[in-house]
Amino acid sequence: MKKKISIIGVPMDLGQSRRGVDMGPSAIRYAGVVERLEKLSYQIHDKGDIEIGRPGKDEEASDDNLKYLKAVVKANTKLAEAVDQVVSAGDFPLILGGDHSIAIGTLAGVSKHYQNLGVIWYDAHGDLNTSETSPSGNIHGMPLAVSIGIGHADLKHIGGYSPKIKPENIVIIGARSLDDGEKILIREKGIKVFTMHEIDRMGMAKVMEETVSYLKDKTDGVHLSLDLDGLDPSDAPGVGTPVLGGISYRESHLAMEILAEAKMITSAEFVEVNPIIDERNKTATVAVELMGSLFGERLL
Ligand code: 6HN
Ligand code: MN
Ligand code: MN
Ligand code: MN
Repeated sequence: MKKKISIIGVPMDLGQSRRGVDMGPSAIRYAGVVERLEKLSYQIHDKGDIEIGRPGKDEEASDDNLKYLKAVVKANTKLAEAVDQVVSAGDFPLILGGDHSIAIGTLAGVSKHYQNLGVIWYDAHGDLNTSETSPSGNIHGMPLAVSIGIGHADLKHIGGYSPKIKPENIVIIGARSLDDGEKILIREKGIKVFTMHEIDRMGMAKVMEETVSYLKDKTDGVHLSLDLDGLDPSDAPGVGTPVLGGISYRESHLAMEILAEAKMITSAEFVEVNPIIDERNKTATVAVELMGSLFGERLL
């Protein structure tokens, strides 16, 4: 992994319905992300936050089941440019969310630098909805679909190209709440998914080893998109769409440690931390601890 990390905060909460996830980047900074990574002898450049602004009163409602579409497009366009600059400079981009709709911008900025970007999507959800299949109209349930080239044109073409990633270069880990349309898409596109069933059955070590060997030879970079709701709500309560029966704190550390050993991750984002529903910044603290493991921290 590169020795220089650039941090970009994205105080975005318009991709979902519960206010507060816009405070995620602050919470993660207060939990000590910079200090934690500096201890691992990385050079950290905190580039601050992308400006999101507040949408007009009429922007939430949309005829096409895409809430705050314009605002989400605008923010992700800015994010894509900022991430592009970080990768061009040769630094490791570490993005702090914000809701998961920001993965659209992150991937737009990262993927143009790779022929075959891999993506590990650590999440309770598939985030593979379109405006047709979405039960909520919330764009944070759509970024993975958008990134493989399915969805509204304004979302797909952020960064000026589409698709960003190939379905066969994706691994979803921790899924336990998939909508019907998402299940169909997963089968149709042959997307690799380790649901909680596989994690329970195989154990996290095996799941991660298979993930690494699945992506290793066919990708030239791998982005980790970690939604804190992939973890069990008892370990990460501060998320807007919690789902029982999730990945444990220890399993998550093991997953990050195996990724660190594989030296495979070239960009990462940690999303969906919502301080308003959190317990004493627990979820942001867990995020920072997982980053520690991802960037090579060892117990001994
Ligand atoms: N996330 N599948 C649900 C929806 O509304 O599309 C939940 C999405 C959650 C998205 O957690 O990033
Ligand atoms: Mn807000
Ligand atoms: Mn998600
Ligand atoms: Mn999720």
